[in-house]
Amino acid sequence: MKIYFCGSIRGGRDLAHTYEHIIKMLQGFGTVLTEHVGSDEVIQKKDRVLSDRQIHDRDLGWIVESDLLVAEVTVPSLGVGYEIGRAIEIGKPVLCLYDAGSGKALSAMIAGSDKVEMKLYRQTEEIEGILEAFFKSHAPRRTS
Ligand code: 6IA
Repeated sequence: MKIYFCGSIRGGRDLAHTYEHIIKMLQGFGTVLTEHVGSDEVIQKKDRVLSDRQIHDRDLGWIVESDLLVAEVTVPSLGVGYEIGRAIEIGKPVLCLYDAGSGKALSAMIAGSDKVEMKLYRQTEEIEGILEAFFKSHAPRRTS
């Protein structure tokens, strides 16, 4: 199971710790191709050496390769919105997680899409159950 996780980078790193937490949970379900999204250190050190074109092409390749995409959409990010759109286009299952208590507005293009599974949470503890249900419906071959 290859998982593409999306979280804001240039859109703002307010929820970087939440991304890190979600990535750890996702690693219990499969391989997270975008582990770096949870780490400011890795983003700054490793990805600085890549051009924007290289980042774009590498990430799109990973979306194609992935079995499904999980996006934390609370912090608005052009990149995350773009990745969701591209994943929908090629038929990947998409789960969007949104912190309903954040006070941030969610784009109608995500909230109004019937091609994404939109889940609201208020405590990070709620996310594990949301992921369990999502993977149960999209990865029926998982045995543990
Ligand atoms: O527009 P944003 O930067 O917020 O877009 C974030 C999303 O785009 C994430 O879900 C990533 O998958 C992808 N992305 C954007 N920038 C990068 C990146 N390096 N490395 C990997 N994935 C990225 C940027 C490094 C730079 C800040 C020094």
